[in-house]
Amino acid sequence: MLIFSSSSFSYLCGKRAIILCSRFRSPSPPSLVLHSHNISLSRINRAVNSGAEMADLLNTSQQLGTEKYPRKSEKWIQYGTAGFRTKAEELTHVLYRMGILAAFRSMQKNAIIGVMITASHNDEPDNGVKLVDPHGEMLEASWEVIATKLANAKNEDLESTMSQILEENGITIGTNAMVYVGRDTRPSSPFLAQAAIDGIKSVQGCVTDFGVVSTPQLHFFVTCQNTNKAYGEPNEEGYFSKISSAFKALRGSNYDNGSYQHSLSLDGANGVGALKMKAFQEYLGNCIEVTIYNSGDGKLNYQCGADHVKVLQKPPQNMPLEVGTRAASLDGDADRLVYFYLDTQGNFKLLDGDKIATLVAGYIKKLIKESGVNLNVGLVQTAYANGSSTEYINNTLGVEVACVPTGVKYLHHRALEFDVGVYFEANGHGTVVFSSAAMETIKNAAADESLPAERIAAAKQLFLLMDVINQTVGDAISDLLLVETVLHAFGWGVAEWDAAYTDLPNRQMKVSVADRNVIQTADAERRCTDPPGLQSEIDSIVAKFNKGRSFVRPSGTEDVVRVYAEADSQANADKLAHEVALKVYELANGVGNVPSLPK
Ligand code: 16G
Ligand code: MG
Repeated sequence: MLIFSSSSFSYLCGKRAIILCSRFRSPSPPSLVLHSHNISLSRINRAVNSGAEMADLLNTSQQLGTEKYPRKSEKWIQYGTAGFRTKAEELTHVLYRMGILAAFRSMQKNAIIGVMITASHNDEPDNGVKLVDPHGEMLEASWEVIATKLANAKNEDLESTMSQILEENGITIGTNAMVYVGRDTRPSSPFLAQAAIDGIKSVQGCVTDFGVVSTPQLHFFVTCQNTNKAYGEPNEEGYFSKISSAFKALRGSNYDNGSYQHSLSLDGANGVGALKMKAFQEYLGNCIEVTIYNSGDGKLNYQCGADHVKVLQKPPQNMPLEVGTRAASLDGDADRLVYFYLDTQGNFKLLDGDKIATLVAGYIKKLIKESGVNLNVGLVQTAYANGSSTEYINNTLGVEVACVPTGVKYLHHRALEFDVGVYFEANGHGTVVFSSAAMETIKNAAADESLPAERIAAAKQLFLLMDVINQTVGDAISDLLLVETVLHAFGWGVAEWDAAYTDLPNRQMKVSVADRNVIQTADAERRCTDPPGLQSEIDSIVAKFNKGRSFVRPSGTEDVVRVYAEADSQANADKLAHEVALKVYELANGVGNVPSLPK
């Protein structure tokens, strides 16, 4: 667990920050005032002393919202697993309002809150926004409900809705508020960021605009500042140097080791990850050679990126792939990572989040054993984890495994229950979290000269590993360096890594239905409780397939029901997925084309 210090607020307006603040009362939209020097928040955010002043402020905020960022349609929008996500043009009022909400949350928590503008792996015309809570974690569930309420308020009800939120949560305007804003590379992101900034300022919040950053970088910055910099410096320099120094120290002077070679190909999804990896190379020097493809000249996520590679199980476009070459793919906001290669027969082989999780958990377990510290390691997965991976974790790694519903917040929170919690979704999103006690234990063992040299050495490696890992959230670039560290330490090439276990062939399908919320699930989404009868139908279909497993769940990011199936052969996994998809279509009011057998 990361240490959070509420005294950190004195550090709010750090030297490198681009700070945007203003306090306005006029009905016309104010222009932004840029202050590049340190600002005392208490001078800017004078307390709102009377009810009348508060009403005046909220009314002005409503006017700006109505004039510049009005809600233009009655369409309902919901804060889902990864915040709000839809067509960019439907998001302007949402961004303005999320700016306001982030400032309120900051006032309530007396800590920095993050606003990240991204639609991750979605197509370029989409966009989205999610709020980052003080420890760098996803927004608390009860505030997701508040966010949905504010986003859907009628233009004329904005003031009363804000007022209600303040009252119900005991927030006083004028309490210091600071929001960190970051955005991905989408063309719509600068405008949406401006809407958020205007929203924050309309209720007297201060803003640090980090410009184009990856989602995990923003989480890192928020955590650094809120831990009074105990977690690192809240800027790119701090991020790059913390991770790269630890990585270089672990690598030592032998860049290759056994079958491990220090070069790989990276698909940057034409997104922010490509930009940041390029910048990272300056810090990494020549201890690892990363050749970046889809580095930003093409369309974001188009025929490339981690989601494309994982779902279609094929390489990205524009990337030459030779037999045995280790390759990896990031998603559009660089919080997902998958690896892949061509085997000696030229077959495409995917190493997804499950393979990353097992590799990393195995290595950490080994180091814990060698250092002699008494810490438990747990691994958290979702229903999407390949059955072979779960079997391998139970039978070979001997690590406790937990299954939770889809969505980073569920995995992250469950992982915090272990001394060392490794969590990964099969789609490549994941990280490792160390409890404060575990960090302390490792630090002490690394410095304990009374211990045998091998134990100290293992503890030192663990200690450095903690700095390679971005513990705040899944971070594709930090995860890539983590994987490279483990492969280097084991002396493994990609094929040796892949040989740990063989994935069961699997297939994912989407079914369009009239209302996806008619699908209700339980047992970490592994069983469907509604509509009645669907689960027993799934059970009878699954029973026909050797090693068959299938589940259905409503998507949190798209208006579809998702179907997952695995079986002993690809043809059977396809057939199983198709039969289950047909049942969903039949029993859950399918619309549009009847699902067809995957090709
Ligand atoms: C979001 C989630 C991701 C999840 C995916 C599922 C976060 C930050 N991201 O991208 O964890 O795997 O949604 O999408 O929580 P789905 O509900 O459409 O299948
Ligand atoms: Mg993403």
